[in-house]
Amino acid sequence: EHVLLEGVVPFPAEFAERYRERGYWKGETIADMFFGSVRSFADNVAVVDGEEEITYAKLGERVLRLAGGLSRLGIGRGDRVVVHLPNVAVYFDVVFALFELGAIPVFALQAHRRTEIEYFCSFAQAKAYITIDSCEGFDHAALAREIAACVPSVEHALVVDTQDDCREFGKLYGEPLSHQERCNPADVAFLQLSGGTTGKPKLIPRTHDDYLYTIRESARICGLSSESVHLIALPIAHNYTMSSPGILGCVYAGAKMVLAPSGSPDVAFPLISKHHVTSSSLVPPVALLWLNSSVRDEWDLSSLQVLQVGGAKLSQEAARRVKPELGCTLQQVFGMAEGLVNYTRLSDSESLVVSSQGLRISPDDEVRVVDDDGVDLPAGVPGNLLTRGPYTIRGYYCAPEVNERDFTLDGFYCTGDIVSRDERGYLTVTGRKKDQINRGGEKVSPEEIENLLLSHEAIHDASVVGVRDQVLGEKVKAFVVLREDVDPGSVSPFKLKKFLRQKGIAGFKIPDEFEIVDEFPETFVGKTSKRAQRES
Ligand code: J2J
Repeated sequence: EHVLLEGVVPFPAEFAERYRERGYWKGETIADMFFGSVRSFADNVAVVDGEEEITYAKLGERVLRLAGGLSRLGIGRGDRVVVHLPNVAVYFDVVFALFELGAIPVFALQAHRRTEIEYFCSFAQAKAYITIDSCEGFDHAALAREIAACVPSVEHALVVDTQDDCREFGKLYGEPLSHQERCNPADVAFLQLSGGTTGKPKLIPRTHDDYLYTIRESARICGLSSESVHLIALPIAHNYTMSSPGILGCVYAGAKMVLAPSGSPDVAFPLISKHHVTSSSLVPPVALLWLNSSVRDEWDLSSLQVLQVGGAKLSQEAARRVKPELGCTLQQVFGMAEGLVNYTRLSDSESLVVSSQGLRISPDDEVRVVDDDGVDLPAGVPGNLLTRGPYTIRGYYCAPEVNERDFTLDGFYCTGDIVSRDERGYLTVTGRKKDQINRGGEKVSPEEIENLLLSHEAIHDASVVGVRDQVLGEKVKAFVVLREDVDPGSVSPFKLKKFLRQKGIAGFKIPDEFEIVDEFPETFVGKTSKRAQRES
């Protein structure tokens, strides 16, 4: 029986019917897709993590054994589980075991810290939290103990131990389950995080049916096959890394995935040359690092065929350099965790590829470009991008007020992006309307950081904006007004950063710059002028 998670806005029946009729929604679960590949590509290597190479057959076995262990803990269909892991092989075991059980992973980024994790666990009423013992000097195990103690719904805080001898997590791998259909393809498969414009991040419910459609099409549009070797260099749980074409695209195609702990050239180049990597997906600042690296000529990168770049706007100057300097085809990706993904196609002319962020995946992606009154604009004129289609959500999870603002009455998602469209439907991103900072692909909600700063006893008012940065595109800057009785000498950027770090938030959200001011510039209606602050 099909029961949607409460708090989810379903696709209207007539749309669901159309998407099924046209073959977009095939009535398959992500676990079905995964075990299909385990059968078809059994002896192919699925994952390379350091010295470890795991075949599809082996991965399938690990997943079923872990699913058995998680099931014995009482984790099953519809249970939310916050997954907080870096780029490691065990991520695949965990995520596909949860899919097998019909449980609903909530994808945190490794960079997230206590405030965010506690929020995801309590907002999603998670039954379990799964993390690693430590990573990049951060004690995740200690966080797991805190989460278990402070979020009542969390019955299990599970820690993947990489150092311990007792290997508690390893004991969860027991008798394998057999793969069965344990949930409905129309069910919510997972909750992904939104980039965020509000005080708290929003959660995005995606169904098996809608996500698998993007996976199959993305794998095809990106040219993946069982011969492909894809380098996973971005944070593994991000929607881009999951699906464009991402981990799931690779699994669908039977490709080999090489895990990199980061995208920096000293890590990525040796892996490309050792494993004959054929493609990778990057954000613009990492692509720039690759282009400008002084060690580029020391490594054989000749196996590289395609490089996806997306998550933030790639400058035309950088785009033009990819083919001549890295010897591979650039594929621009303009996507969002809410749904709509655009790609330039591999057969597109070089001039189109460097100047555009691509064309929608589906002929049934309805893309509108409208002025501020909602009137459709002709080709070539920039405006607000609205979209609706076979894999774009109709609402955030349990967020009726936000949904009223971010979705039109007839179900279009207001992306907050300003784009122009050419006659063929290719989009160029020219700006942004939403109050969000795009720090080299990592999204920061100003309101979230302002609220945290306002909880500081010396701060009277705070305004957070994105300011231009050569490498990141934008970086985070906080303007603060101190309380009257505070000695300005007692507050420094260093102390404010430390304060935010102690609050427990992802490092990429901590402002790169602070400026203490007497007052904020105002617009003519008396609101803080963020535009003036961005340009100051
Ligand atoms: C300009 N802005 C872009 C681009 C995303 C594939 C690729 C990216 C994401 C992603 C994703 C951009 N040029 N090429 O989920 O599957 C900005 C837009 C957009 C927002 C979405 C995928 N590519 N953006 O970045 O949910 O502002 O998804 O609305 O993190 O990133 O952010 P996010």
